[in-house]
Amino acid sequence: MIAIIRWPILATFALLILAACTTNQAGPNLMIQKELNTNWTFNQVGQNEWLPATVPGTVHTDLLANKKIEDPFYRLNEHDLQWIDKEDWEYKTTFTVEAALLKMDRVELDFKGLDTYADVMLNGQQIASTDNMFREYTINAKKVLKPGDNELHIVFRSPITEGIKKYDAQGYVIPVSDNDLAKIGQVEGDKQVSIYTRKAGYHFGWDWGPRLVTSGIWRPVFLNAWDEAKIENLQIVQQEVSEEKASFTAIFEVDAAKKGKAQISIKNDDLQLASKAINLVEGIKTYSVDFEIEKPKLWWTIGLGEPHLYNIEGTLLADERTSTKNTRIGIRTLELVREKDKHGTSFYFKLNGHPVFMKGANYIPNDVFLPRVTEENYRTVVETAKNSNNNMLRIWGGGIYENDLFYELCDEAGILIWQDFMFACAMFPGDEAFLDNVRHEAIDNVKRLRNHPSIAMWCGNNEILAAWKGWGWENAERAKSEENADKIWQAYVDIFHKTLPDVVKEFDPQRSYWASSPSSGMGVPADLVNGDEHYWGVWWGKEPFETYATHLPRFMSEYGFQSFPEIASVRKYATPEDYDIFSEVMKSHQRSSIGNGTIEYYMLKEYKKPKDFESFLYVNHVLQAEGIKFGLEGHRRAMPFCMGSLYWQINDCWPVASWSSTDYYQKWKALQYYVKKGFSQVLVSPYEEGIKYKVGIVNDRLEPLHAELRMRMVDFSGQVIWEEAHLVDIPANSSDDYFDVNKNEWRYKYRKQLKNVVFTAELIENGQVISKNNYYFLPFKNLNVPEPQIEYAISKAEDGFDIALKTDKLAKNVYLQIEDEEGFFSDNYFDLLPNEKATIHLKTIISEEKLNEVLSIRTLDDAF
Ligand code: BMA
Repeated sequence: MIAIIRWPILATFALLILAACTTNQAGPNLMIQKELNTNWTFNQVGQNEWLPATVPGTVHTDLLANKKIEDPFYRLNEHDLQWIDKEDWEYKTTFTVEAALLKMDRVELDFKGLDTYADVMLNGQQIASTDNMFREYTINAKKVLKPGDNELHIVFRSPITEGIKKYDAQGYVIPVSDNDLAKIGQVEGDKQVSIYTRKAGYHFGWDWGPRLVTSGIWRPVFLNAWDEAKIENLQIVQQEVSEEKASFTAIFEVDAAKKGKAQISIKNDDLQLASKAINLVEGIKTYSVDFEIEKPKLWWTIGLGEPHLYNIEGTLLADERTSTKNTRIGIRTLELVREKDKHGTSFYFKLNGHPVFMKGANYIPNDVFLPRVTEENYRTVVETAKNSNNNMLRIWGGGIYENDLFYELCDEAGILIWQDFMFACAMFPGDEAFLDNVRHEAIDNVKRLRNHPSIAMWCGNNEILAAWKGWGWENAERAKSEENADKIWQAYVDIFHKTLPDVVKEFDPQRSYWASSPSSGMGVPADLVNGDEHYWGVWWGKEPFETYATHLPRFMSEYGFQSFPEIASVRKYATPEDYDIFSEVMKSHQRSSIGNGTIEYYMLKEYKKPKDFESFLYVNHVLQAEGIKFGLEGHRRAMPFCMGSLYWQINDCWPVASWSSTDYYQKWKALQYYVKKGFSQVLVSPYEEGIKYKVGIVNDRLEPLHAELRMRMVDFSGQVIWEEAHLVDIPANSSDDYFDVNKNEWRYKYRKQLKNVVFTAELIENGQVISKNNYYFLPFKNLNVPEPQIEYAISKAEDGFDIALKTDKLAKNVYLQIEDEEGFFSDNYFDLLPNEKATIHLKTIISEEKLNEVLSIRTLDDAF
């Protein structure tokens, strides 16, 4: 563990030294920056109990750290903490400012994120009043600061009280989905007030999230003092790319305190690429300079090549001092291709000239209390996506525009981001002040993020068009009042068809804007042949899992099925008396209105009733993984008609039963292992369709593939009933069937064996198995799955241990656990056939003795 994190830390450190040297060579800095994150205390307004606070932080986590409240995630505690968001809270700190600093041309306070209604006082004087957690606020403080001690005091007004005022003033009720859990929030009249506040929607509850409406200084605060001029923003616009060179324009947005002469220049690492003399004019203005990179190395997504990045430094030199901005770029072309074809209109991404099937997941914030998400947590979730062959994540619209680090990690990993603006599952107000606030929020975030090669597109909202046109909201509103319905829709048009696309057009014109997910165009509800789709027939509609492979859209941007966390995770938020899915605690850590009953409904179709709670959790994981497998493989087999498969959802924001593939503690569920296999670059996929059993092969490589396809029907004690192998030539970037047989023929021929056999397909390239997959002819409960004898041997390996396994009979969904110890298995929940060997790596720091004590190996037959 330690060895793994040391590397990047050292590397960053080396880079910092390098950057510092580079700056020094050019002259001293024009700007001095201090982070104001110490000496903070907080208090409930009206009380007089100032306690230490952490900045960045939240009221809830500060109360927790001071032992004023119990852990909000434990058992039912959330319900007792609803008073917090009805109160006002204040934060205070004192910091010292040197007299010399106050002589500089500008002195500003830079708030990277205030959540949300914040009145900011400096030395007793109000300097700002904010109302949007997604915006950055830079405030001129020079006149109010004094040499020596200064007091910064921020009062956070209750987002609920503020919301109620706006709700009452509206005059009519704007429709909001049940995700705003006003009832759990104990809000007067169950008023759903979330839409009035530009704050993460999921804080007000979601169907996988708690209702914990935080306040606080959620991102860092800086004191910036500068002379002459400061680079506010550096945008790198890619113009043209050929094998010989790539050309760019660097656009410097400069805030100048006075007019004067200056020089702007661009470097890649130590290589100066361009320089230009400019005449600064007072105020904020842009200046640009063109540059080229010779023999450019392109940026590719996972599996297609290296995600090569270039370090770019922009420098402004004035009065022999410098202001610098560092950024990184990836050289790539990326288009969202929308072309008429025989089915309708395509919806796919073309990277560096190649159509690429998007394999990935939807992503939500990693905690309801955002500031406690660590760098390590971010690294883990991006590593999980990368190691599971995801080339796209969708940052869903009910959360946040993520921290810079997240995008940096995706840039490095070769993962594209589908970026929603932060609007989900509700209609919104459309008054001028609201629209103006939204416009500023969009500008701040588009400008902050547009250099990241990972960002693939901007999307206006999540499921709002679907709600209005498809879920019956429009009809319900029209039945009440045509006039109000018109106003509600007009607000939608103003935000998603005007304000947001206008910002994208002005500040990031090379990126696509898609108004709503799912949809088939601006204001056009989703259909299967023209745009993207969220398919919830499985789960909400109780459709069988098999429909994932038949309900096929051009791009599947959401589908999912729930599971509970594993037992080691459940133990962290519940006690043994809660170990029943219908207990109060388990029902409370389940926010889908149909949740636990639906899991059971699907489970009993495939399996018998598990013998106890722990077995239920295990079977639930396998059920979720086996179910979603139909989607992962079905969508891919349908390429190029369908060009994306983003399941719902990769992570959790608290411990809960949800659609996630990793739980709140970032533990891989069975689904995550299935995703890794289902999204492998080359996939062999046995399936049934119509009157046939078939074997499909999907090749996402940009080169053709020559391999051997080996298929066998093996009984559960290892006897081969049928086998066939042939050489296959698989074109680049393709999907096709390479074997089929009449179902009835086999069902008749092997009628005596069907309960006892598994069909396996392997694809072998240069002696290596590059993909293998199993298919069973009957649901698990109708199979004669034996009780296997598993033998295992542990050996010490790098970072932990190797565990070699073999079995005498079919071992179904082998599940390795190490109680509550920390560790990561390279594979888990897999089938092991007789005569097959598997070596699983366990990454852990526990001793061999401990491992022998805690290791358990289960198989599915033992769950009933
Ligand atoms: C979609 C998402 C989320 C939700 C999920 C599960 O609606 O966009 O809003 O959590 O389905 O219901």
